[in-house]
Amino acid sequence: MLMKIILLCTGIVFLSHPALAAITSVGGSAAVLPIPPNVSSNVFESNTTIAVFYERQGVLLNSTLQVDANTPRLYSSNADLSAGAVSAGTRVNSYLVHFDKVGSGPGFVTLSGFVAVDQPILGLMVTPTNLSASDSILGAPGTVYGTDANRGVDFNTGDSFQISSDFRLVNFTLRTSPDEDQIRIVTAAVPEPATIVYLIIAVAGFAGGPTAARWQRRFGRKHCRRDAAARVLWRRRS
Ligand SMILES: [Ca+2]
Ligand SMILES: [Ca+2]
Repeated sequence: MLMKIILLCTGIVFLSHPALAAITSVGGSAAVLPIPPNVSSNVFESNTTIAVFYERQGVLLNSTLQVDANTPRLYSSNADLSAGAVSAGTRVNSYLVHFDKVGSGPGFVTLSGFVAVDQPILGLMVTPTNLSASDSILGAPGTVYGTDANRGVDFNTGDSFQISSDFRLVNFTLRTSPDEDQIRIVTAAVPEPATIVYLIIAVAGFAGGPTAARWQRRFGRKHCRRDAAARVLWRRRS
């Protein structure tokens, strides 16, 4: 029983770590990159890579956020967009898909790719209005975001994207010239690890799980220590 609880706690803490539990894979021309200091138009450019950036993780929303797409389907025209919202009180993770061709001259560059995430997608921002409205809440601290009127997805230039039926993957084809294409992906976030561990301890206690005294008798005092915060969490020293 003790080992089951330790494994359960360890597994949940592992999955809760932002660096380990977020984007599970990317493909096509998409690549996860460190977010640069500036993602406004004609600054962070590539003709071969669609950048995917981590933005803020585990944000508890103080107000409702508007999104442009939250239904699993193909979006290829403005008529496909459906106004939706992520409610205040929701804890979310945010990622930014960014594609800006080199230079600002004429001619299009078209790339496709996908991003898979480990938590359910709650919605996408693809219009300049909703992207800009969420920059200060979900954007990476210290990064400058553009305010140009074409920073989102432009269906009239041939952009399209799709949310998978399991809400874990977005694929996209982006065709850009001269402005950047951006998609903000908002997913659910798991609670903070400490919250989960304490919750499990509380549940185990209510369910008659092993008490600290029992664990100490089983493994001996020298192999156990008291966690000052949880007060009932004991674990073996490595
Ligand atoms: Ca450019
Ligand atoms: Ca475009």
